[in-house]
Order: sequence, then C-alpha cells, then structure tokens
Amino acid sequence: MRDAAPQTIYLKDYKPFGWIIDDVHLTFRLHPTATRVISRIRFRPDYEVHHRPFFLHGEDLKHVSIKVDGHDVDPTYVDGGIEVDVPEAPFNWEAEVEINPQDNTALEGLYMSNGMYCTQCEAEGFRKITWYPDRPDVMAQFTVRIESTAEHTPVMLSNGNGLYYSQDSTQPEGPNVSIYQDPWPKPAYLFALVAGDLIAHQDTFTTMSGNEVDLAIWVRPGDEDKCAFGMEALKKSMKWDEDVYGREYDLDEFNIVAVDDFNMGAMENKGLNVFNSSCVLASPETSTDANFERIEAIIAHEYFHNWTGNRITCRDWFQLCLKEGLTVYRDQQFTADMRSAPVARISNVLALRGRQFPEDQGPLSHPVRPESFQEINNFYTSTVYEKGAEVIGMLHTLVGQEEYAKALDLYFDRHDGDAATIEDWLKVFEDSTGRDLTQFKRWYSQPGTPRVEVREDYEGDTFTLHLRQSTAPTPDQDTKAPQVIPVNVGLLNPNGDEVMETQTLELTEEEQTFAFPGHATRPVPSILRGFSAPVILNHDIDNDRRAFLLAHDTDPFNRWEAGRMLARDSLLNAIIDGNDPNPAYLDGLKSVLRDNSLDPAYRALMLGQPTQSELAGLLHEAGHTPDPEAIHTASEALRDAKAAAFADLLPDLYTANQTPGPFSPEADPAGKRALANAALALISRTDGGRQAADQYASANNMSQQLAALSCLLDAGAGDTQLAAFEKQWAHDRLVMDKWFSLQIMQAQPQDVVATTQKLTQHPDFDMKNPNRFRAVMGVLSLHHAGFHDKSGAAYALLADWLIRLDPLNPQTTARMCSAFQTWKRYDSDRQALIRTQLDRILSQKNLSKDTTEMVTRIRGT
Ligand code: B3K
Ligand code: ZN
Repeated sequence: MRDAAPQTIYLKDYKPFGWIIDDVHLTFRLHPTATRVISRIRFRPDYEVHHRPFFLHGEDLKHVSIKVDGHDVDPTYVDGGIEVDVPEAPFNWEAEVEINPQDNTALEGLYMSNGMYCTQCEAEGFRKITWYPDRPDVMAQFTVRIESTAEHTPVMLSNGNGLYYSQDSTQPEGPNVSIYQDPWPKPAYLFALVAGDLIAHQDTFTTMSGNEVDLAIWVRPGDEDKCAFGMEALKKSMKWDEDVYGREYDLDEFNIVAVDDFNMGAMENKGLNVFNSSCVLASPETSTDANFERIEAIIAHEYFHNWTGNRITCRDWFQLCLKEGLTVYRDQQFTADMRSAPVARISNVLALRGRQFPEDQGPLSHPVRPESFQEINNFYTSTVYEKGAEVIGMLHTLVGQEEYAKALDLYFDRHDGDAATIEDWLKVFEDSTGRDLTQFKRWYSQPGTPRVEVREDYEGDTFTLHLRQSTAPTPDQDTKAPQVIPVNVGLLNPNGDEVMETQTLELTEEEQTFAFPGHATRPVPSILRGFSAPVILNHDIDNDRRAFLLAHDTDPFNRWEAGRMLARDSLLNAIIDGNDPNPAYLDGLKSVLRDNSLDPAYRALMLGQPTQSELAGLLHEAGHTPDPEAIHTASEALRDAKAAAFADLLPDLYTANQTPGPFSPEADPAGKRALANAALALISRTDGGRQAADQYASANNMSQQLAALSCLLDAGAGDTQLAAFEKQWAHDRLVMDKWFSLQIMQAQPQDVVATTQKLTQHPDFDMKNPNRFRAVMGVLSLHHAGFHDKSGAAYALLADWLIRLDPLNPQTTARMCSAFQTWKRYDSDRQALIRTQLDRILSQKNLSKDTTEMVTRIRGT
C-alpha cells in the first residue's frame, strides 16, 4: 500500500456510503507483534444511494484473506484502502488481516501501552485494525471475540455487555477467551478493545428506571487505590444526566480503563471509556486539587457523550462540534452545579481566552464547523470544543431555560440512533421554539473573534447603549456578516445598588442602540455579564469605573472582569510606559481579598493576573510589538508590588485558609488551598521561601507539596526539596510529570533552554509517552519569556524534538506545532527565527500529513 498524498476533504462533497451493515463480528487473536483480526460483516446495498465502487478503508494492514460470500477475492489497493467487486445484493464479507500493536507508536488503532493492549479509533483509527467503511455515518451492531493464547491477559474487554469469559484455571497464563456484544449500533470510531493484567475498582449504579449497572475502573495492579474519586465522579455524572437532561444509561456495564500512553485526555467508546491515566487516577498524595477537578470534569464529559456523541453521533467529521461543543457545554454545566458556578465560569473564560482566542485570531483560525481539512485530527481544537460550547451557551441564553430543555428533549427524541448534522440540531431549535436561526448559524461558519464596541449616552432620564460589532478578516474569509450576539447587561446606581437586573440584549445588526428610560441618575452599566458571548468587548471606561465595578458589581463574572481590566491596564502601562503598578488595582484587590464573605476560590482567581502570552496578544492588538522580556519584567514587578502592598494581609490570608485534618478534594477546601497557596506565592517573594519550606516539610497532600515546591523554586531556594521530591516519587509516572514540568515553568527565562535540555537527558525522559513529552516540550512552549528568548534557541530546541517525534507519533507532534501559531505578533528578528524552524520542519522527508498540514497553515505564504 502506498501512503496517500495529502488530500483536502470538503464538507460540500459529502456522499453516503452506499451500503448498509446489519452486523459486525470481529475476532481478535492477540499477539504483540502479529495480532490476527478476522471480520465477518453482512452488507446490503442502500438502494436509495447505491454507488460504485465498493471501497473500504484500511491502513498498515497485512492482508491474509478476503472472501465475499465464501469465495476468495483479490482487492485492488487504492489510496487509503481497497476496492472490491461485490454483488448488487446482500453479501457476506469475511476478511483476515495481521497487525502489529507493539510497533504502533502513533497510539492510533490497536497498540500496546506498558504490556497492555488498547485501542484509540477516533477519528480514523479503526482502519488500522481491519478493512471497514471507517466513517461515522455507518453504524452497526458489533460482537467481539477476543482470544489470547500467548500471554497473561486475564482481563479482556470490549464495548457493550460481556457475554462470555473463560480462562483455563490450570494454566493461569494460558489461553483465554472473552466475548462482548454491543446492542447499540455505533460507528467504528467508538469501537474499543482492552486486554491485559488489570485490576478493577467496582461499584454499581441503579438507573432511574431501576436497572443496576456494573461499574468498573480498570487499572494496573498498584493503582487500585487511586480509583475511588473517579468512581464517585462517574456516579455523580450518571445521576446528573438523569436529573438535568433526563438521560439514562443503556447497558448493563460501564467500564473505564486507565492507560499510560494516550494522545489526549480520554475517549468515549461505547460502554468502555479509555482514559489517559492522568485523567482518572487520583489520590490525595499524588494529585493536586486542579487534577481532581479536571478528572471529575473529564469523567463527566466522556460519560455525557453516551447520549451526545454515541446515541446521536455525527454524520461526518465536519460535524464534530455537534457532539463536542454540546458535550463540553454539558460538562461545564455539571461542574458549575457540583462546584462554584462563578468560579467555573471564570475558569472556562480563562481557558477560552488563553487557547481559543489566539487560535481564532491567527493563521489556524477556522469555523466551529470547518469546511475542509487534510487531517481531521488537527481539528480537535479549542474552536470546535470551547467555542462550540459557547455557541450552545448563547443559544441557551437566547431561548431561555424552559425552551432549551424542550428543544433538547426533541433533539433526543428525533435523532436517537442518527448520525446527525448541525442543520439537524438547529432545525430542532427552530421547530421547537419557532425562532429563525438563519443568522445565528453564522456562528458555525464564520471564524474570527467578534469585537463589540460600546458607547454610552445619558439624556433626560434615558440611558443609552450603542453597540457596534465587527470581526477582522481571517484566513480564507475576508468579509464578515453581523452575528447574533446576546449581550447580558445590568445597571447599577452610583451607590452600587442594582437598578436593572440582567437583561439580554440581542445585537443582530452591525450597529444597534438600546435605550433604558426612567433613570433619574446616570446608571453604571455592567456589560457582557457572565461573558454571555465569546467576543472582545471594547468599552473605554476609566479606572475609577473599573474600581467601582470591582467593588460593587452583583454579577460575579463582571466583578472579576473589572479586576482583570485593572490588572491588564496596570501591566500594559508598565510595559509600554514603564509606569508603576496602578494603585486603584492594588487597593481594589485588597478590599476584595479582605472580604471574607467571598468564596476563597473566587478570591484566589482575583489574585491571578493575565498571562504573559495574553499580554503579548493585547499589545499586538493595540498596535505594539510585544517584547517578551519587558512583559516578563512587568509581570514579575506586579507580583512584587502585590507582595509589598498586601504584606500585612497575606499572613492572615494564609493562616485562615489552611485545611488541617484529612484531605478532601471538595470545592470548599480546594478553594481555601488555592487562596492560601496564592498568598504563599506572594509571601515567598519576600521571605526567601521560609514559609514554603515549612509547608513542604509538613505537606500531607500533593496540592500542598507541589505548591510549596513551586514557591521554593520561584524564590531560588528549592534545590534540596527538588531532589527529595524526585527520590520520593521516582516510581510514579504521573507525579514525575509534575517534577519535569515545574522545573521548566519556574526557570528564569535565560535558563529555560538549558533546563529543558538537561531534562531531556534524564533517564526517565521518554519521548514516546505523550504525557512526558508534553510535560517537557509543552511546558517549554508555555514559558513565554523563555520560549521567545531572542537567541531563538528555544524555537530550535522545540523544532528538533518535533522533528524527532513526528515519525513516531504524528498526532502529538502536529498538536504541539501550535506553539508557533502566534509568531506574527513578534518582531521581525523573532519572526525570521521562527520561519527558519517552520521551514526546517517542512523540509523533513516523509513528514506526516498531520504535521505538514499544521506547519503549512501556520507558516502561510
Ligand atoms: N472524542 C475524543 C477525542 C478524540 C480525539 C481524536 N484525535 C475525546 C473527547 O472529546 O471526549
Ligand atoms: Zn468529547
């Protein structure tokens, strides 16, 4: 078989497959280097759309035999698969292929991780397992038989319900067989198989109609004490989806497996979710509060896919946001319900601005529903996921809770069992609410971050807001039409009392005016409350107004946002004009920190400041060329100014937010730790790390231990603890990932390259493990001042390693190329240095199509 030349696939070219599959029987004879896969499939023509030739996908498959209705046939090899002569009537397909899981370092298809067999099929990995129409609109029932003769694989799982399991008890390492059947038709991307020496943490869940479901989290022996939290998160998710969306689980078992080598977070295979071990294993000693929160959210996300993704799937990969945007939105709602809603919203917006905005404003900008791609794995992006979730959130805001719930019920009723499209999704809302969503649909087709400019007027007793929207051109789309932007607005009087509760203004024209009569004194508006749309708000207000909103806004998001605006302003003035930190910011923040009625987690977020990369983006937007050194210096100076200005407050904040006693990962104690550790970070800037050393010595959980170590390194005083940490945790891969990352994160800009290089020499640096690779190279690219050091050494170092990783793991390589996506923000010297690296990557022989597509798009012409 030859490799397919990179081909562009277009949404407009969609054609159905042409055959229908009644059922699929797969037999796996497992072997590390020579697994046999036998497929028996019943095909029948779809007479409505029947077309020739009969094409099945397949990649890296060793052909053994193919029979059609019992007769041997010779396939014709074409790009990406085979064509076969088949009858114009129902027929039986039987094929046998051989594959090599052990050499599969791309971690797509069937591969091995630490002696365990596992699969990853989304998006197009099933074609590396057997010949098949590997497209999401072909749905079938699967029965899977797994045989293992050569090795110790006491646990062998697939999708659906386990029907049969045998092991010869006289030979514990001998042959075993298991059979699984999944009654729900599914596309091949949801297929999964896992086999190995695994141990289960088990529980049960009784669904709302009384079905008892066996739950299990399968891990390698030794990890069984890290499953309890994930299991609780799973049960909470199952209950929440029943309570909030009326969705019940639909099989007798639900299995989760933890895998060490995994390209992303987790995968929602029907009844058998496979998780990156970092996204499911949790214990107080080894996981931080942030880890616990993320694990809860990802378990919920994958579980929620059972309805939004699996029962209703996507017609084609252009519709990815249909399942991902909606499922992210659902997991965000879940987190808001389980924890603090304002804290959850702020965290989501931070993530959106940190990842999606740069993507949408740079060379990788694409619509929430892309219209073309070369490699679909490159489109599992923040735009599809997070902006996709924002689009659902806007729809929810526009139609209101009651109508949203009705529309979702109709969606599940109408499309259960379908491979659906964004048109189907919007039609459901149109039919159920009577709204015309033609203009709203632009959110799916128009890339770029809209800007909303605000002007205020006050005349007589009428207060007026003038809103104007515009979106800058993006690659492939120069002109932009106005979008439907829900702008949530509230009004305060000058005493800080709310005089108008939040109203949703619908901005649909390029320019629109909204009048609010009956205000005897000029009110103060609070605009875009709750961040009601993924836009950039340009509202030219002075720092007094920001300080007023920071003190009084009743909308927690906008109150936080007011503090953020002051912080931005203070930093930008320091970078551009060398000004001292803004006293209005420090004073306002101090009052907030002192206010013990405010949730500690919320106060911890208030204490944070814009990232250096965000500042670089803001400078670029304002027409300045960002200087990474100056940004670094100003950011550090603001931290020092906070340490000095809050010196009398920090020790109390630290002490009052300790969480003695047994560790609990719940939101309240986690929030206290976040605030105490934010205080510790500032204290460490003046006490040389003394307090942090005490905390390190007494810590009984990873949140406290890691935060203390981070402060010590920041204070330049953590060598002993760093060595002790390594010794203590050498046996734990996930904790060692933190050890690798932290050293780069806390290095001085000029030391970042040397530190990274040193870590790549460490015996435990394993480039084949995506978590470890990201812990080092991903963090290198996130250290703004270090990565953009003017020597260009960090650019070259990252490019070296991307070039090395590409032949082994194209998906992880391609994803990490996005480190270069903001290159046009910087000065011409840096641009030239980056261009050299992009060209060097592109000049590699046999560069994967994943990386070729990413680097070509980033580089532009
Ligand atoms: N659906 C998977 C992502 C698959 C990524 C393929 N490159 C996980 C998720 O979004 O839940
Ligand atoms: Zn998902």
